Amino acid sequence: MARTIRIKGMSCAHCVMAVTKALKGIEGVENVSVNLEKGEATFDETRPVTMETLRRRIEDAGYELG
Ligand SMILES: [Cu+2]
Repeated sequence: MARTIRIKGMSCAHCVMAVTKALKGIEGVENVSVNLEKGEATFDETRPVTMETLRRRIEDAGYELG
């Protein structure tokens, strides 16, 4: 199922790459697409991923869930 989350703090292509990499590292997350202008990331959730897991990975990469 496709899922979209809001991400705060992205300002350039480097941020997009960092967020993409962080999300791709999560089991159950596939086909990550990050939209810099919208401050959003969309991915296919192939098995349940908790908000806490997403928050931790995003924060470890230096950004925040919005
Ligand atoms: Cu950046």
